[in-house]
Amino acid sequence: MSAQPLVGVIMGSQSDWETMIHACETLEALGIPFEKDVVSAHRTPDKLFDYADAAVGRGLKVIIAGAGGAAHLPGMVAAKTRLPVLGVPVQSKALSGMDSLLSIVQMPAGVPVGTLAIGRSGAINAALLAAATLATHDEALAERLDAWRERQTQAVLDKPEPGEA
Ligand code: RP5
Repeated sequence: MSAQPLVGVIMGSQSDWETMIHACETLEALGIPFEKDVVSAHRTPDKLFDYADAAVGRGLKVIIAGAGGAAHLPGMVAAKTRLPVLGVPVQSKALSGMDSLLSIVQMPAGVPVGTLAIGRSGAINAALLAAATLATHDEALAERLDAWRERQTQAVLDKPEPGEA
């Protein structure tokens, strides 16, 4: 997308892409301009600080941050920017994402991270929450979000028989 990105999708590792692609696909489906980048809290801490410091000035409105294991990325980004930060716990191999979830969700009072579900559901819902936030000031996006939700509802109603492909 060439328009000014409104959502920054960042992830701690290339290995998080198979989860975070679902956030990007959802933003794309809703016509929301976004950017994506690998920013590691542990391996590239200076890049993380630079990214968070510049986010408001570059016109971003929401940041979606996915990370796994000792998942400090969402919390550290939230510590450095006033933008809303949505955290996606990536499903880790060792602990199935419980480590990621607990690392992200228990922020101390004063530095919030909106924590989503582990894995694909969390990535999709982070994008939908970003969309809902932006839609409060964007009528055209609000209509696209309503239409997306309506298509989802209709898809379920169209196949009421369990097991139907
Ligand atoms: C975290 O460590 C990343 O978010 C990733 O989920 C996890 C493992 O990273 P890799 O070792 O696969 O690069 O920082």
